[in-house]
Amino acid sequence: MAETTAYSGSGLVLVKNPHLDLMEEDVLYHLDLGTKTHDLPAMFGDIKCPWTDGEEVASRCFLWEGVPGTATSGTIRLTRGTRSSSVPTLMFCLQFVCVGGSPNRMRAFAQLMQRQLGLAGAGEDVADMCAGSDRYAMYRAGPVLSISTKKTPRCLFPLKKMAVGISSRKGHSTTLSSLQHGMGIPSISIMLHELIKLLHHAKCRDVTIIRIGTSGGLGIEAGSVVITDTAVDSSFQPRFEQVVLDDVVVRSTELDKDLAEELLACSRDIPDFPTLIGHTMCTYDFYEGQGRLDGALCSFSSEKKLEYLRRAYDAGVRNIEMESTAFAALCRVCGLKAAVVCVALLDRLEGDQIRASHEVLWEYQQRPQRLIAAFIRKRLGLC
Ligand code: R2B
Ligand code: URA
Repeated sequence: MAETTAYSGSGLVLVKNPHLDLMEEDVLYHLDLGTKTHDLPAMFGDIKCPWTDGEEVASRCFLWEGVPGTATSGTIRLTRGTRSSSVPTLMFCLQFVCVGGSPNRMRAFAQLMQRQLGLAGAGEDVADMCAGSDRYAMYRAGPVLSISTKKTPRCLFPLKKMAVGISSRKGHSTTLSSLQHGMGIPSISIMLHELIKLLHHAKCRDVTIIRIGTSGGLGIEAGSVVITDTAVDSSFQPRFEQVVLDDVVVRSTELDKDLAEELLACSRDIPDFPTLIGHTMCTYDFYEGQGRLDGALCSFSSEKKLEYLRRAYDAGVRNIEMESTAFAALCRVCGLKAAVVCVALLDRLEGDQIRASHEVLWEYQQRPQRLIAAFIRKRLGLC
């Protein structure tokens, strides 16, 4: 069964579920948030951010055009101007949601954005907006939300909270938002359902959502960053098949081409690593599913593997990961402009094992973050 998809003209996030309107309360179980327990428009709508003196970005002051504190919805216009003591805060609506698989990476991204936007608290730890959930973590830095799944065991949280002074989940951070989604389609899919409902309940508009992550490259140098134009399945088709009851619903996995081009244009200002646009193949497994010879099971020859990977390359695939088709399909149906930006940790035509040192891998993982930070700064008129 095929399903039609379309972008929303209003900029609002579309939830295509008539049952939601009939529900008295919506509990976003895995995020540990809810419509009755939390003021979602206040947490995820416009927020005021104190800003610090003396930092390079902060010193390029932005003024909130209008009277601070009176605008409750819609987009804000930030313009370069002269610092004025009558405007002690910046107003930010949530414009960018960044999701990734690793908790450390997404927290680091939130901290990077805090520094790059010159927000107060830069350099300090960022508060987890889903502190009560042991599944996902979420951080906000002004207009940016950063999200991921959680690795830290629940029992460590009270200690960690005490150590870094993380605020209660009932409050909200005035810093960055970022979300981590774990590994594979089921994990990102749960997170996206709840995130999309959250953006809907919070009445967010014109949100751009970006998955930043890692991947195996195909015929490209390790460390290259791939901006996905289309996510494809293991048969190189631009589709995501979702089983719904006993039916299979097929959804398109095309991503926003203009956004991909805008990201590529930003990459030209970062000459220290190669960035390219290509198809991304999404699989259900890291080993057999990605044609690796080094899993616990393998039933094919090295020749068969290379023949498959070369066919993928000829079909336009430049990297392989495990979430992009579900991400592209869900965002598209719900009217979110979406992008996938992943660094290649190795070239799969040359091997299967990831042998680079921790230092090299850490630096590689910063590359998508640096690109997205440059993109956000550009969109905000900061550079
Ligand atoms: C990239 O890296 C992970 C597997 O190592 C997976 O989440 C992905 O998409
Ligand atoms: N992530 C993947 O899914 N595959 C790789 O080869 C590397 C990272």
